[in-house]
Amino acid sequence: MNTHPAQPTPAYPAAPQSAASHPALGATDPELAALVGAEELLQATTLRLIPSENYVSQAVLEASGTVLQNKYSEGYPGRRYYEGQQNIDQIERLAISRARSLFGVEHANVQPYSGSPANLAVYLAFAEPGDTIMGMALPMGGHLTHGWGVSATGTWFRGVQYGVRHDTGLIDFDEVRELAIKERPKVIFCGGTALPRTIDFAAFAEIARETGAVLAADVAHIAGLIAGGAHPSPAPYADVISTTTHKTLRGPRGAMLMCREEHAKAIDKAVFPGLQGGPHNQTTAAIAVALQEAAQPGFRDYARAVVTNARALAEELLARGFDLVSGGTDNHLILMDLTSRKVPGKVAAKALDRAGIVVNHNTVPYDPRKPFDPSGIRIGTPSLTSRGLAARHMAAIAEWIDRGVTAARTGDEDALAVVRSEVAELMAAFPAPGLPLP
Ligand code: DSN
Repeated sequence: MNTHPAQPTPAYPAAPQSAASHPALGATDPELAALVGAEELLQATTLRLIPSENYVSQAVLEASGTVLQNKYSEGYPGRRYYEGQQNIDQIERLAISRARSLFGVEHANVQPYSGSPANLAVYLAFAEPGDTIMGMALPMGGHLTHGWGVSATGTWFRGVQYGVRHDTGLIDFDEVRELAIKERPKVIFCGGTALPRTIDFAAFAEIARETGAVLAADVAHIAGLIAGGAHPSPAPYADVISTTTHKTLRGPRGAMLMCREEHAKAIDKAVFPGLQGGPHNQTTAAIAVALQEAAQPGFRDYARAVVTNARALAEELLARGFDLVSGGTDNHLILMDLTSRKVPGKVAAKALDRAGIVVNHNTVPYDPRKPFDPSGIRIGTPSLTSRGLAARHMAAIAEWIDRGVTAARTGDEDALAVVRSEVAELMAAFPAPGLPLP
């Protein structure tokens, strides 16, 4: 039961450096520049544990802030509805060829505006309104667009949903197979937003083959781990791979769809003209840069370190008596069930925010509480690893989380303030990519 009074959102001082780092913005719109500066400071001084977030490089930031912003380019390279595409065509071809080579796929479409439109394009390519589609239930760790009721994908299509086992927190493939045989979905989605364990793409592919479904692997969360060799690739198994580009892949906010040549036409047609107009060329360029960065040997080290850090953090949390869904993690993400700590996820998340630790409240499988006030919090290591934090730092982070969650229960604001200053001290020693130095 939450007996704690609502707390104000933490106030962070405006960053004086914002005008210097964004001089034109500072001159034209000081109010907006101050807000950007405040966000820079927030991202610099806090421990960002939201597993779907990251820090992009200065090069990615620069590419996404270029004059490519000024163009319309409906169509695809060599087949546009606008002239003046001499450079845009080359940029999009570069992004496509880098995606194909990094993920080992025959075809890539780099135009989807983000993950949800990318997933909608998959349905448009392979299903008709009213058809049955199947995905993991949102409260079990899936995504809204995997057929959940409040999403268009769960109202325009008949969404049937699988989950994880109550006792293990793991996907039960016998259950998935039985459901697929009974419901005969046109499309099966695997992947999700709160899955701490390795996705068995081969097992999903076998079920999809047996039931005549198209297998769509939504790897948005783990794309960077796949690119860096720290998670198995769906490329040999899935008919189509959907991913955002801004999570572990460390690119701009955007998305890609990848598939074998046989599905290329259907996918391209679904993205444009099926769902979208002109691609966001500045994003395409920044995706190309991120893909080039992800192809460097150092990115493999990054991907491995993300997983090593998450495992180390999970061990430290378990040692402090926390309940972790599925008992730990294989990837970048940890789902914590706070029921036994007697503090709701949202209360804990808000308290941790006041302590400079940014997480999100999250449902846990079979959560008796409501999605907007659930039992868990979701954390992850992509951002802290981008700042260079290593396994040796995870004990301190687990201890801060422990102290923060305890303070959330007892209402001890002084304890949160102490954690906040300790966090800020560590963060100051590990500057974030892409942020102006204080
Ligand atoms: N909102 C994303 C996440 O946080 O996982 C999924 O779309």
